[in-house]
Amino acid sequence: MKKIMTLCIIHQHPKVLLGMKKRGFGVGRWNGFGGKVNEGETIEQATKRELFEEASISIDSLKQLGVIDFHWNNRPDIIEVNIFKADKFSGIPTESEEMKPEWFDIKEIPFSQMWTDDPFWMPLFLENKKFKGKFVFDENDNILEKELNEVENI
Ligand code: 6U4
Repeated sequence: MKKIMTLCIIHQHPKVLLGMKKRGFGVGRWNGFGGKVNEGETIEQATKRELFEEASISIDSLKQLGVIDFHWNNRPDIIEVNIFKADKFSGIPTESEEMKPEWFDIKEIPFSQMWTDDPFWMPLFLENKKFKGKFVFDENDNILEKELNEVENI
C-alpha cells in the first residue's frame, strides 16, 4: 500500500527550520515537519495542518519542490513523501510533543542525524529546483538503490 505523506521545510535564507522528531517514525532525526495525509484532505491542507500541529506556525503559501517514493527491501509498503518549501510564516516555532524546532544555517545542516536520502535532494531544494525520485532502503535505512531527477513540473 502507498502512504501519502508531507514534508515542509521553512527556508529563510541562509537558514532552514528543522525539527527533531521526538517520537514515532524517524525518531531521533532532524527533519522537516509533516506526516500522513488524512482522508478528505488535500496534500497542501495536510502540510499546513502538520506544520501547525508540530511547530505551532501557520503558512499561507507554499511551493511543492519534490516528490520521492521510499521503499524498504523487507516491507511491502511504499511511502510517497511530498516535499514543500515555505519562506513566510506566522507564529513562533514552538516545541510540541512530536517535534523540537531549531534553525540551522544551510552550511550546518546536521546530515549525520537526518534521513540518509536528505543529502541527495537538499542541494536541489535549497536552489528551488524541482525533483522526483525513488529510494530503496534496507532494514537499517541504508540506501540500496536511488533515482533522483530534476524535473520541470511536479
Ligand atoms: P503520527 O505519529 O501517526 O502522528 P504522522 O505525524 O502522520 O504520524 P509521521 O510523523 O510519522 O506521520 O511522518 C513522518 C515524517 O517523516 C513525514 O513528514 C515524512 C517524513 N519522512 C518519511 N520518510 C522520509 C525520508 N526518507 N526522508 C525524509 N523525510 C521522511 O527526509
